[in-house]
Amino acid sequence: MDAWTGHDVPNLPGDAPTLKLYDSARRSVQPVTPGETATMYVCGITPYDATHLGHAATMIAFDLVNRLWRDAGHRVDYVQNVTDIDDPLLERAARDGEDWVVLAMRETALFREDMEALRIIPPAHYVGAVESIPAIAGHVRDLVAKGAAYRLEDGTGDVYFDIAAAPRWGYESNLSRDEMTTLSAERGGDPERAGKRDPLDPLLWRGAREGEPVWDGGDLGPGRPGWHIECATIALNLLGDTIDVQGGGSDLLYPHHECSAAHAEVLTGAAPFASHYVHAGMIGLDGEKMSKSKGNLVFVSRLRADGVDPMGVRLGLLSGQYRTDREWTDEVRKAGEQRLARWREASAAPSGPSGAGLVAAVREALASDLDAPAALAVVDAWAEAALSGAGDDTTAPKLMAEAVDALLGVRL
Ligand code: 5CA
Ligand code: ZN
Repeated sequence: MDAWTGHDVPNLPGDAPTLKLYDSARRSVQPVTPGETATMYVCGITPYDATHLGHAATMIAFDLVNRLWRDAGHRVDYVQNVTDIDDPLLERAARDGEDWVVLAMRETALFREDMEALRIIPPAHYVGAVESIPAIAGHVRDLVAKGAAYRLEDGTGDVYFDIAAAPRWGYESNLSRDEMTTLSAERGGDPERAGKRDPLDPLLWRGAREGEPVWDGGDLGPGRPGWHIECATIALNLLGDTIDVQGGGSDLLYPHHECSAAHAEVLTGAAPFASHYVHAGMIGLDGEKMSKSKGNLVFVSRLRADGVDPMGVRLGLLSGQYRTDREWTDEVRKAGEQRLARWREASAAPSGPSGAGLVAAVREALASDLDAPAALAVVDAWAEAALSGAGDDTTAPKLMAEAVDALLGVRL
């Protein structure tokens, strides 16, 4: 499907430092070492409701990765999916008496608008689950042929992945079996289901059910794909057997990314599937994770309709480090808007402290596991100095605006 419209990103003078990111698998901050082309897969929305500030924060975090790679001279091959068929989408459509296809199209269209407003560089490939079904079914058949998947013998036609076939099972999330079982039950899995070889085995193909949409699965029979194989297939088909960064929110650490990696590694024999598994913290409201199922949401589109500058929203979300669980509050929003106004003022100053120094310091902060709060503090200090008449670099205000645009995605 189509992504959203991009924008020009200014080129900055000077050299970029090596990006270091926290890898959930190794549980440490490690340098990212892509080739000429850097590859990234980020788990996108399930489009049954509007984009909330949590989605926005996660997309902004990976947009920083994209920007830093570009700044370092890499070509970036970035893929993002849309889970445009899954249980929550069907449940919401049924609740509202709406066609699930129409619901998915509408919310995906709104997401695109929100991403564009927030100046997220679009992925090179924006891919829906539905359009990928023939490829997903092919991968499920391959897993069956390899003896890594099996059909339940209860007449449903449901096919499961055998986690015993994944030699590295558990390396991505580093969780105990008990923790995996709990999270599996909370996040779309079915550890209680009878007939599985292992309670943690994830669904690969759901056999046809009365009243549910179905697709031809060839030897699998009619049905629809499971969730983890969707992302494994889309990533493998567009980016190759291994990728530099697998990204998403921390709610995807287990089971989603563990299972996607296990599927991919059994299919290709190449491991690890991703050099870095990168997880953004959860944005909350009033002490709870913002989530569609809880309904405690602040929508990007609502803020836009209320006249809040999306660049202020972006600065509000960047005021916390991406891995930190944090709250969206009115204070965060106001601080973002105030900072935006101050930076705009400063970018119109006749001169300021060294522009090259500013660029280097912002790059350094962001290369250190995307320390956006440190980058914002660098720009704040430069802005206050420029506004108080300090510094005589007359090229600096323009360079400051370009650096903030290129590296932080904030257009002044
Ligand atoms: N379609 C799947 C991924 S394949 C999914 O998780 N969809 S989603 O709509 O629930 O979330 C979309 C992206 O936003 C995911 O990367 C998810 O981890 C992230 N996300 C969801 N809620 C939050 C939140 N409250 N804070 C930060 N990120 C979030
Ligand atoms: Zn995913």
